[in-house]
Amino acid sequence: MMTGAGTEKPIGTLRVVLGDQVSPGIASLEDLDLRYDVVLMAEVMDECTYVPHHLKKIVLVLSAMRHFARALAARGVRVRYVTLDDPDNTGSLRGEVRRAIAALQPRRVVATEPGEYRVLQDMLGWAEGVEIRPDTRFLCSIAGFRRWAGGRTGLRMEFFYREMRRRTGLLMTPDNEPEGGRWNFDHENRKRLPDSVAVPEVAGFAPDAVTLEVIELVRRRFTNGFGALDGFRFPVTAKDARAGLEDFIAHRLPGFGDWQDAMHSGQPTLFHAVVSPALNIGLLDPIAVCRAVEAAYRSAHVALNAAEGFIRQIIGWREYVRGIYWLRMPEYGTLNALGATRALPEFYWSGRTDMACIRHVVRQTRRDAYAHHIQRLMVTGNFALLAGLHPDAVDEWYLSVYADAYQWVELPNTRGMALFADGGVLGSKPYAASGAYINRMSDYCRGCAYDVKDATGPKACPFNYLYWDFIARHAARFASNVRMSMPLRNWERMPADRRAAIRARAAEFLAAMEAGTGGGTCSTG
Ligand code: FAD
Ligand code: DLZ
Ligand code: SF4
Repeated sequence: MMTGAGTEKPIGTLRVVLGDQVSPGIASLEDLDLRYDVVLMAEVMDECTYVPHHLKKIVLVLSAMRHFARALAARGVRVRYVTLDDPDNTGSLRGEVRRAIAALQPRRVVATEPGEYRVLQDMLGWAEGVEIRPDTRFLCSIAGFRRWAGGRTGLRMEFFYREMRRRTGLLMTPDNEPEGGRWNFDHENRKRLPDSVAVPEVAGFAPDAVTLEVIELVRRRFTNGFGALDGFRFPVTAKDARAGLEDFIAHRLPGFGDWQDAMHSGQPTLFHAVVSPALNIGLLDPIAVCRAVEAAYRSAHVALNAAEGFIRQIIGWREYVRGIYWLRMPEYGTLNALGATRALPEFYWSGRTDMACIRHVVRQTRRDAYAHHIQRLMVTGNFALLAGLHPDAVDEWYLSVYADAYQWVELPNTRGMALFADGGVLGSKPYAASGAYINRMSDYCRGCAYDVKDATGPKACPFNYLYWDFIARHAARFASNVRMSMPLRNWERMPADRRAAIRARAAEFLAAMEAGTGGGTCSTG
């Protein structure tokens, strides 16, 4: 399907735009010549199935692509848009680029670097001399990160973040000092949510005719897909994404700092922005997002700990994990420093588990294609770490189930931050925690079949004995890590019979989990 001004003219440049590149300023469109150039966008089965994506993620990407193509065509751009149902669709990006080249005979092909190593390898083979431009939507280029990393022994996010603050001037004083005299207000951002605090709802966007058509397409073509298709409310245009951001800044940003780490069974989004699905496909510009948040602080709408906490996630963590990904791929995707081998239990997909925390997070994930950071890190991620689940399986799960998942951001967060499979590139110690942490930061334990205060009895919380078992299993590795000295000491000081009981409970649980006969799998079906 060709849309836009006349299709009969000779073609200058074929400009390829991927599903997560729906930004008007994307590098491949920079020098677009309306007279001669054609933009290629293709819905392809390969990209819809390389992992079992949540159905809402497929809708998000395809609908945003269709809206973006229409907006380009309205500007007079010639767009070659291939739908998933096109009978000639080859099913792959490479196939569609080659088909377009054969049909249009362009003088050259231009693309923007993709978000996944897998796609970059493919892109290099699309056509002879394909020009791949840096993705300028990120504040730090891949080459810039490599320069920053070069010669450093440790690549801690905090130092990268400070440099990004200086470079952007965000939350800096005229003397180039951090606003408030400190770089980081994290220790003020760890409050449990009291029952009395009302959480504002996230603005949702009712599907328009284009999205409804895509929902029907996805319903028809992905019959056994993961997750609920009903209730799709993500923004699919830049205009709606900006409205979603404004809603966050007005209503939830004031509470973002204080309750950043809190979890609640009745409040899936709490004070989080829920901007990552739009941000990662290019409907929002990261620096514009941060400037809007900074303006909210400067106008005294929000406190510094909220603004700083949020901006750090975007110019710090988001840019940093992308830098690590491209610095260390492809070997980063194979790392397994802790030698984890277990298969992913079925309850990661179904939510059928007696562990209330995991049940809540998985069910929410199935319904919304969203979970906030602490749910991802300290519930499903923490369990995977403690239970020794294989990083490949865990990676595939995270890449599948969230609407914001692309490997550049998913992989370092999963393999590095959650699983410590990179041996400490991203974090100086594993984010391992017992049930006490989950109990402190959530209300999940109130409705759980297990007892969060118990580590050895028949109803003991699995996170408790799995935590100590994890410490014991990896004691030799962590002996030289000062940040692990306290749990190691506590483990060694425990009476021998208690240590034996804990390890026996853990072994029993893990064996039952692997056999599918228990180990957290729901006893009530
Ligand atoms: P908020 O909490 O409101 O934060 C605002 C923004 O900051 C986010 O939208 C995101 O762009 C950025 N951000 C926050 N934390 C991180 C981080 N650790 N890394 C990168 N950016 C961050 N994020 C993804 O975008 N895609 C993923 O596939 C993804 N996978 C993850 C897997 C695991 C195991 C973990 C622990 C985290 C993962 N994250 C991922 C990071 C984080 O959980 C999400 O960015 C966040 O939950 C998105 O929700 P939000 O927009 O409400 O975020
Ligand atoms: C995620 C996704 C999906 C589901 N479908 C498409 C598609 O049909 N066409 C397309 O160009 N891109 C799609 N994407 C996004 C790509 O997977 C993404 O561009 C790569 O993973 C690189 O980040
Ligand atoms: Fe999760 Fe343990 Fe609390 Fe149950 S008791 S919700 S398993 S932390």
